[in-house]
Amino acid sequence: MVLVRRIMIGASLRRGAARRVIATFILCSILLSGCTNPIGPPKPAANLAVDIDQINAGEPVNFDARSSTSPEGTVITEYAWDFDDGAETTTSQGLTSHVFEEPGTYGVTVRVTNDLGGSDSASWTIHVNAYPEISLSVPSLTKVGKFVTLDANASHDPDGGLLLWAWSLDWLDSDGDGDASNEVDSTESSITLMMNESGEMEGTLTITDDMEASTSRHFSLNVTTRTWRVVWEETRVSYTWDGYLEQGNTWAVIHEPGEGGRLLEVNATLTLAMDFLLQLPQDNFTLKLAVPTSAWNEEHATSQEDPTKEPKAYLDRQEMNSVPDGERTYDADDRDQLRMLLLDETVGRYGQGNWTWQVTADQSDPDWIDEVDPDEGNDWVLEVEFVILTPRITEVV
Ligand SMILES: [Ca+2]
Ligand SMILES: [Ca+2]
Ligand SMILES: [Ca+2]
Ligand SMILES: [Ca+2]
Repeated sequence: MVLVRRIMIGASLRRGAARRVIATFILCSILLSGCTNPIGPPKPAANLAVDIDQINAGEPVNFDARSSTSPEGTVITEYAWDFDDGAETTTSQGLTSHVFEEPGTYGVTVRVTNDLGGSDSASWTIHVNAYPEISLSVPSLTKVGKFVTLDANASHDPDGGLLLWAWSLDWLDSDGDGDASNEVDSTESSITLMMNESGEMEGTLTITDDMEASTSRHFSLNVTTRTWRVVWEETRVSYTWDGYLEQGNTWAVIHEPGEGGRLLEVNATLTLAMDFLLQLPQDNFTLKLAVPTSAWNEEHATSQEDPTKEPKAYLDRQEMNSVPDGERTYDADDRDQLRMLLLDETVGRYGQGNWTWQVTADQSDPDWIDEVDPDEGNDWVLEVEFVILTPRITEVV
């Protein structure tokens, strides 16, 4: 109105320029909204800006129409918003915010109206991305030693985006840093794994689309142990050592009998050679055994059962450990684990570890008829037999 009044004053002052003023007035009306409209009230000029126009469903967008203008002397009194998703609102300030719940493309419009009833509108297009949808097939129950398939192949993006899969399996430490839950273990859409351990296994699948919108799903599967039938089988293992010892000398051997089994019996015989029938007095050797882990030490001297027989020393032990029941079933994740468990049972540990056998020539040169022993030392033979129980483990399927 101010502008119009000024133009009219100019026209009255310079009458000769009246035609030019009228032409300017018409041009102004055509080119500028805000100039006096010959048909309606003076119009504002709507202007719309947004803080983001590419969002994911459920995210807000801030709309700003405060840079809209209205001709001098008028003020914008109303901003009417149409978000194109069915929602509308009216504000007196040029700011609002709206959350788009559904994916799609929306033409958001603001219509600004001034106090004289003039109005103008501006639009902005908002793209709302759909989150990927997870379709996951995981067995809820499986068994150690079985393969399981975790299949998310049917997952999809409603608006057709390319998908990336990321599996975090809390029981697999793919990067080997000791923490099984801090890495992506697979980026395949479907994975097949051998389950090596029993328990409640948990994981998370995350699918991300080409707009970096991610959807995650937590899952778990119960892995049960395997069942095994155990039968203990008896085996006999023999060792024979021999040698020649002079008086005061000692021979020794260290070995570990019954590895992979449970020791049940041991039977050792040390036999000395006789130079003559009815040789008197006899040589005398000592047989010693030491099993430190069982704090077991024994010592036996040779003697003759009758004068015609070779001198011998015996070491004999039965029922070193308890004999397991005929057949039993056990639950365990794997065969080796169960074997170790069985062999480590306290009722079966006696005699485990190193055995030291020692033969000492205490008296290999005894006085006899001519104060001469025809053999200053003696030949000896040590025969040892073990009875060992070994677990035969078969899976009960
Ligand atoms: Ca998408
Ligand atoms: Ca790790
Ligand atoms: Ca992991
Ligand atoms: Ca001798």
